Amino acid sequence: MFKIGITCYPTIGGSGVIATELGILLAEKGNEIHFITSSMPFRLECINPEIYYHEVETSYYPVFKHPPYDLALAAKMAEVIDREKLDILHVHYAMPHAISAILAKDIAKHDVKIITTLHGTDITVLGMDKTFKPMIKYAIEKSDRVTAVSNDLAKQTIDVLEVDKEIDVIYNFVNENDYYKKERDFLKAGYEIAEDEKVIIHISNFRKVKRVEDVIKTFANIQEKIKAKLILVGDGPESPTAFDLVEKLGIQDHVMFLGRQKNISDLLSISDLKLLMSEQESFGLVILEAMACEVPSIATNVGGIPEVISHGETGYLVDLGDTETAAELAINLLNDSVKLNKMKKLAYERSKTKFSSEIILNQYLDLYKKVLNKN
Ligand code: GMT
Repeated sequence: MFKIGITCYPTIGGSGVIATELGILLAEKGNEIHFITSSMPFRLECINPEIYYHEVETSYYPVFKHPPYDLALAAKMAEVIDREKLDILHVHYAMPHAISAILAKDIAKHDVKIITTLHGTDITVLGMDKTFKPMIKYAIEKSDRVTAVSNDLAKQTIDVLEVDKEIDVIYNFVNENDYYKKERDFLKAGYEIAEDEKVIIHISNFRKVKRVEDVIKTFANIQEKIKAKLILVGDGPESPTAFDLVEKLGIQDHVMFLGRQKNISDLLSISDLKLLMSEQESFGLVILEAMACEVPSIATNVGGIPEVISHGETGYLVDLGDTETAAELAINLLNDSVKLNKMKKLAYERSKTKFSSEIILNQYLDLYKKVLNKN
């Protein structure tokens, strides 16, 4: 059993979800878990005697224009490493967590191993930024082990940051206790979806990179041929643009903006198809969440998405911006119930055989053993 510190972004994004779910699974196996974060991770709803939470507080001082969160984090990490005698500090998202962790390791007296998990935009956006690039590269090279959530992200890290470091690929997973197809057909009536209407879903943080406009354009073509509703889940800077486009295309009656929602698996359970037209996606956790709920996806052939979707079997891949092909594939699929049902089942099976929480948890445990020489 290990004593593991975990740092992540606690409130938003798939990286925080993965870090928190991993912590819970590790605790269920008897490991002692110490979350070191700015607030309580939003998935940490259960009480577990093996889980501790250490809040990072930034102190106010009149000379600080910007209170230094990264240093407060490093100080808290060093304090917890020494007091709790952590074996491992596992940080999710390089910026600034890996950098703070390296500093904390230098400060702490107790020997701890640092594991950094790269999630995507920490490399594909921040890693491209000239100011941050040397710092992210430094933290990656100084980490004891580094993992990436897809082969594509591992390759991009080596290409973009020119890092001299072995990167293990450990895919994302879903909590199968939450993500499975539930009997939620009654919800359709609540949302005024007719029984013979197909449901298409998109879930994201509505940032530019998600290309929500492409989702709406694809749907506009689909609903011309098929009785369907589009459920848009999430909120972000591109929400107003999305509203405008729906109005401009005159499809308001077919599109529902639900904003942020908690019970995503309930909404996936009433969906037939998921659309993700992102410009960049290191993995696309929402695709896996959909697969676990028996929902196939049509998504762009970018980043790590082709590692998640098996084209033609568990969904379809289209070129970036190709909304016409996406619509054509969707129309054919939604019109063919035999094919659709087969794809739903295959999507579910792939989620179980390639990305199950047990498989991924064991990969992380093996990595912890390796880094601590406990094989
Ligand atoms: O999309 C984001 O920028 C948020 C980021 C996050 O912190 O959740 O998402 C990244 O990590 C997820 C979990 O590993 C991946 O599933 C997403 O594909 C990845 N996003 C991008 O690469 C754009």
